[in-house]
Amino acid sequence: MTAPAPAAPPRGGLAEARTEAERALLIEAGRLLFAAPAQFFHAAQSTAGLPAPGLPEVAFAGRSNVGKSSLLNALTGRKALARVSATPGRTRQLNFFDLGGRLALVDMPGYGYAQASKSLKADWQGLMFDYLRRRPTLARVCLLLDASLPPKPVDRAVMDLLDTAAVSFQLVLTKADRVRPGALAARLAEAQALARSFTAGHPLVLATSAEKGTGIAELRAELAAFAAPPDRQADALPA
Ligand SMILES: Nc1nc2c(ncn2[C@@H]2O[C@H](COP(=O)(O)OP(=O)(O)OP(=O)(O)O)[C@@H](O)[C@H]2O)c(=O)[nH]1
Ligand SMILES: [Mg+2]
Repeated sequence: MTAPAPAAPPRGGLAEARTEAERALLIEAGRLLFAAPAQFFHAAQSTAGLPAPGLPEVAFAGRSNVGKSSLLNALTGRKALARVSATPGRTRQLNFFDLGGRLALVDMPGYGYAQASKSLKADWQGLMFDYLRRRPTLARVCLLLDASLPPKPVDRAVMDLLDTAAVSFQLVLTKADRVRPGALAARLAEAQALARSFTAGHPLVLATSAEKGTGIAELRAELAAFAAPPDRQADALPA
């Protein structure tokens, strides 16, 4: 008798898990990937300063202060890998982090920060949009929305840009700990409808809290699908 083939997690992520066992496989793949060491390896302030494309990349985008850097820290289990601040506009460049030589995580500057000077905004936003539109190794964008606020026109504009560039994005609600369950369910439904209205929008929206850890295991599971296999580790390390 032949042994049964080892179960493989579903390729479409949690949205396509049919059984608890499939879901558990995805969660475990995410746990394993994010248990690997994470380290900063590059900062880019201009399109010319981007690192040569190497590992598959997942970028964290969203309005200023939405919680991009905090989410990255929660995912990697590190308190201060990415710099967090109560002052909007803290992240001013594209910061690249290597995760176990298998995936690059990219912390982006926020958009929609009214107080930034015009020229600074043009610099950050030009770099950000160039990167989002043209990066060959960009596997997915996590587009963050504050769970306590309705999406803004600028969020929709970024979704439009990603849709036009055919870059797959997943909406992630942040700061879920600040919202009561009823209101959170309504925001989730609203975000799901919004995601489905874009071809490039992933149908599964996750509610997360970097403070409480809500949704972090699920987001790790979603992102594990893009990581290079562990055995390619040696040749995939960034130069
Ligand atoms: N309650 C709560 N606060 C959060 C959470 N995530 C982030 N924050 C707070 O929100 C503020 C902004 O967090 P950051 O992670 O710096 O946000 P960012 O999107 O990286 O901001 P910029 O880089 O300036 O665009 C900080 O005061 C965080 O402590 C969360 O899950 N729950
Ligand atoms: Mg930040």
